[in-house]
Amino acid sequence: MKLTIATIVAALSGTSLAHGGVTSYLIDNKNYTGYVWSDPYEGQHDLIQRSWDMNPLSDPASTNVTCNNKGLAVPGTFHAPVTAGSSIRATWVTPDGFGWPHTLGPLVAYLASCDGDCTTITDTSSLKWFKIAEDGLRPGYAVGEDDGWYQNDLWENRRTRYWNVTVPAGLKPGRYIVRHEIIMIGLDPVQLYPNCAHLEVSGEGESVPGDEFLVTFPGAYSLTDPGIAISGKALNDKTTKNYTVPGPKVWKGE
Ligand SMILES: *[C@@H]1O[C@H](CO)[C@@H](O)[C@H](O)[C@H]1NC(C)=O
Ligand SMILES: *[C@@H]1O[C@H](CO)[C@@H](O)[C@H](O)[C@H]1NC(C)=O
Ligand SMILES: *[C@@H]1O[C@H](CO)[C@@H](O)[C@H](O)[C@H]1NC(C)=O
Ligand SMILES: *[C@@H]1O[C@H](CO)[C@@H](O)[C@H](O)[C@H]1NC(C)=O
Ligand SMILES: [Cu+2]
Repeated sequence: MKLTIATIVAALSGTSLAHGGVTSYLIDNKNYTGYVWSDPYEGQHDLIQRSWDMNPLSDPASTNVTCNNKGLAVPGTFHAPVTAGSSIRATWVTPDGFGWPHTLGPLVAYLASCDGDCTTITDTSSLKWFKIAEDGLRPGYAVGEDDGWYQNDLWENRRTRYWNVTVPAGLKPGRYIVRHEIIMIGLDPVQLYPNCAHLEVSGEGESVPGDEFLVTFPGAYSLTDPGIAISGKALNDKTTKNYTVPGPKVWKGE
């Protein structure tokens, strides 16, 4: 165990960042640059993405997990137009060109209706989120195997640097916040990496998710959820071949 963690740290020591977030979004053929993480927060503007901190969040009960620490709308922020049914491609790249620096755990994405303008919302913890995509453990793999995870695909451009999710085709038009999240279970405590951005969804849809699909952040996850409680233990586990992705069921737009 110690040896394996040491190996991971060694593998990361050549990079300046061992954490990160979504650095750009490709939406209906338009590329939106993400917030460039900096400490302290700097005067960035005209982005769809809210501010974030590159460090992992480990307390699912903290308001920090909603949109990544303060998750503030930057000056001049706006909503990216997107047609219901089309895909959003999120890319994870560190400033020195490295891909995502972790491998174990699922990728998930949520939407929340803003019931109006998203850009003026300061307290995102009151929003109701529904899950639109999740990629957990591939069939046949154990939780401790890198290749079992879509998160591993993002590692240093191993397969890709991005993840596509589809805005449900039947979704009622309106303004929404999209919340991508990487859940890293290779270490204890769990590491959550959420990122939020503003969308203006168009289309002919009339569907909205029922209450059974709606959650809040904080609120959706607990440290006792099987998919979170396994954090750290997953690292060398070559026998557990099932994984329950935390949070509600995916809403397909029907
Ligand atoms: C989108 O913009 C980012 C930086 O703003 C850039 O690194 C990336 O290559 C661009 N992607 C595309 C598909 O143009
Ligand atoms: C959120 O994270 C910041 C930075 O790590 C920390 O100072 C603050 O106490 C956290 N807030 C909550 C409510 O956990
Ligand atoms: C992801 O979406 C982009 C367009 O946004 C598309 O060009 C690409 O083929 C998609 N990739 C996958 C794997 O679906
Ligand atoms: C795997 O399945 C067992 C039996 O249903 C369950 O108790 C356990 O929590 C699951 N493990 C994970 C990581 O989801
Ligand atoms: Cu990290």
